[in-house]
Amino acid sequence: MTFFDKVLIANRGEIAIRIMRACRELGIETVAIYSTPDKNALHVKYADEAFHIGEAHPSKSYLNRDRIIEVATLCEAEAIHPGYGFLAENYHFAENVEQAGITFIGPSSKTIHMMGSKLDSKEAMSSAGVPVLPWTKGGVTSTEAGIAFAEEIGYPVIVKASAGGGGIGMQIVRDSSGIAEAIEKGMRIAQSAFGDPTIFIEKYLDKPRHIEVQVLSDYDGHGIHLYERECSIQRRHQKLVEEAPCPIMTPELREKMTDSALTVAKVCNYTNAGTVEFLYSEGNYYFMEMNTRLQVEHTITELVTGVDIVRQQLAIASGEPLAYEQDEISLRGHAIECRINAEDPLNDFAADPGKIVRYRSPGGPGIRVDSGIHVGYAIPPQYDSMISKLCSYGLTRIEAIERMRRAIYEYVILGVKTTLPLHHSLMHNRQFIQGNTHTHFLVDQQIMRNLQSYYRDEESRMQTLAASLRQGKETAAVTAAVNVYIQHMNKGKQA
Ligand code: MV4
Repeated sequence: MTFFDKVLIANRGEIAIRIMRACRELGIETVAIYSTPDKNALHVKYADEAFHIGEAHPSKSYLNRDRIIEVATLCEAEAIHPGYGFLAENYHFAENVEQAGITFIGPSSKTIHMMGSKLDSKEAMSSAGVPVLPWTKGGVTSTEAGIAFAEEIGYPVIVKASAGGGGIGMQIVRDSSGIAEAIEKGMRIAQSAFGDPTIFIEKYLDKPRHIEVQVLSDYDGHGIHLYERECSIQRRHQKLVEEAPCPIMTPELREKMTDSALTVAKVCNYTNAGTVEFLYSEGNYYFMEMNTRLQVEHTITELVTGVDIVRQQLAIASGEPLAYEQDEISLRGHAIECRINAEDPLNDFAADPGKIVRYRSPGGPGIRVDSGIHVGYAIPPQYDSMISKLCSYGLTRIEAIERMRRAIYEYVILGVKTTLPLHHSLMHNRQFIQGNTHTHFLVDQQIMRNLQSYYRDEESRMQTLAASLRQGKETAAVTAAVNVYIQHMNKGKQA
């Protein structure tokens, strides 16, 4: 394979390390960039070379397009991998990179641009026969036209910003009394958040599932899918738990959905790894948008297909034809991802940045941890609060759940509050165990109301561990840490 000699990773944290791991396996040299507070971050230590690019604020560092391209040119990197977030879906950046004679590891700036407009992409996919929900073609330019459309398709409807995505500016309208206000407010929000007031109105689905299909396409126009992920468990558009495959998938639905995903990729001339997002409700599915980047949850697809998605991204970007035909890709088993955030769910998920005092990651059968933290590391308050992705794999869904429970039990993170106890409660929720998830799951299942006891247990677990460590029993291995903790817990129970 003709790979790159050197790649710059324009990102930080776990995803920067994930990308560097693929590079290391392939003998590709890696270049890290970092902001001032990330001086001691793991991604900096892992890379072959590292360049300070600016101060903490993302606009000065991880969003500083000119500076990043300058560094890539200086160190003669042939390609830039943007990871997710930051510049990953910024078509200006992709264009700047292309113009500098450097390969952007992702789709073309044109494709990113097209998929950035929810209206244009919807129009194109609808024309190509991909199912979409009824919507106002061409956008809503007047309140009167918007009202007329809403009356025509019937309530409830949802007002969305064309340049949006991720839920910003979305408003649900249940009857005619709120529609005029929602249209006007929608335009104002779209203008201020995206600099583009274009909005559209769509039929609203009440409690849909979020199902997405992973695709890979090469420069020859050959595309394959890597099956689907179910990502319904989220809070305010931040995903918390994802799984692959979707627990309610049928062969018929899968065939139609993956076909649609490949059509979407074809219609927008897609290259590299991407994800086609659908909403599913009562047997029907509808195209929402395409994420033109490597996603956080790509890991679970890797676990159930065995395909190394980042390795394929590097191969595709360097001009290789796809390494697999569709019939070589099969699903085996079940994988779950829990996003571990440095947040306090009992305090409205407020970020809880701070120093990691003790850290032991779980291991053993069917466990994969992707994290960017270590003992002594101070989580900077300026960036995303996700500090680790805990993934489990099993031949069956219940085995994956049981392994996840066991891994959560083994996981020790001292110094910051985390979402681990929330995941503990989710992995014991009856509806989750049965696979009955949807986008309003957390609220409907009143997960937050029953959370306190999980956090109280975690508090005592952590105190026990901290006390044992203060006595000088410094643990040197996972087993040692876990054994100390189990002994103390058992003593507590007998007393
Ligand atoms: C919707 C919807 C219901 N009906 N559109 C939110 C983010 C964006 N990608 C699409 N979103 C939604 N669009 C219609 N017509 C419900 C959501 C939605 C949602 C979607 C996926 C995952 C979580 C969600 C949480 C709330 C609402």
